[in-house]
Amino acid sequence: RSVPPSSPSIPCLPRLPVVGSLPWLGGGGLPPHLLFCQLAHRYGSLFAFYLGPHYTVVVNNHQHAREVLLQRGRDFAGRPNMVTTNLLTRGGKDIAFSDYSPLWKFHRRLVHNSFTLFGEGTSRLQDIVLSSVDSLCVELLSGGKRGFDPSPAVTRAVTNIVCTLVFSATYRHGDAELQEVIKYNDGIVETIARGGLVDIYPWMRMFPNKSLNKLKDCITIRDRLLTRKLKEHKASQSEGEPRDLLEALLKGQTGSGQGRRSSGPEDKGITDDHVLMTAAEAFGAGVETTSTTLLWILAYLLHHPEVQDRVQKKLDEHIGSERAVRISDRGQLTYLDCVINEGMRIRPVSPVLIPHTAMTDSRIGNHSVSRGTRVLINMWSIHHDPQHWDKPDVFNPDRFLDDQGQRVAPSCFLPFGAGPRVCVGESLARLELFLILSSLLQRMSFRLPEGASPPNLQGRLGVVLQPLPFKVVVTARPGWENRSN
Ligand code: HEM
Ligand code: PLO
Repeated sequence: RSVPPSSPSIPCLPRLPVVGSLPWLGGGGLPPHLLFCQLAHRYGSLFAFYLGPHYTVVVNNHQHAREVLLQRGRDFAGRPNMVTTNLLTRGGKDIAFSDYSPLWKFHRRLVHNSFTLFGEGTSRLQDIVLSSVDSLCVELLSGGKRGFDPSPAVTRAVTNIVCTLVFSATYRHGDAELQEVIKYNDGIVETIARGGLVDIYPWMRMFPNKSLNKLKDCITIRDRLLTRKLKEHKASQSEGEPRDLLEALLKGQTGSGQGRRSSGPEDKGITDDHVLMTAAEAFGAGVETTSTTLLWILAYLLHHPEVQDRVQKKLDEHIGSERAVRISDRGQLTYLDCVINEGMRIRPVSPVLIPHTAMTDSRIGNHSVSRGTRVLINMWSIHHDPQHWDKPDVFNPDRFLDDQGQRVAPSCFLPFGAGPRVCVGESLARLELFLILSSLLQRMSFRLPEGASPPNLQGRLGVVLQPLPFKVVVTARPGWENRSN
């Protein structure tokens, strides 16, 4: 008898010519992260299917995810080519959707360094966030005792922070340019998630498609605005430390030929297109993820007033009402960090990570995986795995504390991904989440409107997993009743 194969194949859904496994992926209209959980029960935590012609592996447990992202992160650091994201990024001149290449590596490092420049430890970022939080507080507190949807105010505040970081603009409430940014971003968010079939069969681009047209219109508006900003920046470049991301990228352009081996005729370094696409992406990623995470946490606080009370007690103990919270207070406010982590665990904004592709033949567990394979990491399954989380569906920030009350970092908690493709905005996002939430909870309490039922926690999957709209009543906390900020 023959020797058993050393590399068993990954359990695979049935497939038909052309459509691949699509007929088996209907799943009764379930969003992909839940559908994959269901399929994992049937096929095992590692399974495969054909998305049209594309062989795709789905990872549902954290050991395999750590292999793909960390241990063999280089092997799996590629990205597939997709119609919608190609439109969005002028053929991959960004960070998130661009395939692995020496230029991408250089570009990513440049962006990363620019973020660190504004990052933890620098007071500028803190000042930017805090001034935006002040306006957010005024806006929320003026919402009155009637229930209102906090989402527009939160999105506006976060958009404002990102505008300052990217091109040094700060907007007043109702500013037309800010409204324009929010509007085109909403349009992209709405349409890109419907890319659907278009991304499976590139030739579908030939057919009329309303969503695709709307996406194109929004991209045109976005590019017009950013091109104008770029022109202004070029005309007024300052010496010394860059004042924002756009300037940091422009300065980096000149050095972009260095430190890399030449890789052919298209090796032109960081072009203006790259600068534009990076700015656009910092926007999209910076706004959608942070505001959505904040809204999820607010929704859970409405379900768990005792958690809100406990955070506020800590804030009163360590900060009081005489001064604003600072990033240096983070060490004292461990419980708030746990609340933030628990929010990102139970409702990851990105329940399935951006697809990775294998750049070489490699393996996952004892299975070999050939070059070109697409890999989907289902963070939802990993964050809800009952083998690793006690009662995974319960919101319980204490799970991030050990017996001594110290923070713990479970290995199956990866809200920002890991490895070569880890989120470049992680430290920025953490800083924003901490400063915004602590400032809000220091100054006000969030409650349900009289007679309202608590927010629906099911969520709706667009480009990120968002909570359905909900209403809050905001009351000023003692000491903040009559202050304008
Ligand atoms: C990638 C999460 C905020 C920029 C990612 C990925 C995740 C993630 C899961 C994909 C990792 C992968 O494909 O393996 C989050 C969360 C955030 C957040 C939970 C906030 C709560 C931000 C911010 C920025 C940002 C504020 C920038 C301003 C990016 C970029 C990538 C990325 C550029 C692509 C990295 C690459 O492909 O190399 N993020 N993110 N993110 N994120 Fe974030
Ligand atoms: C959001 C809409 C913007 O107009 C464009 C954009 C750029 C980067 C994307 C972001 C969108 C959605 C969230 C993404 C981010 C890159 C990393 C982040 C996908 C589409 C996550 C959570 O992985």
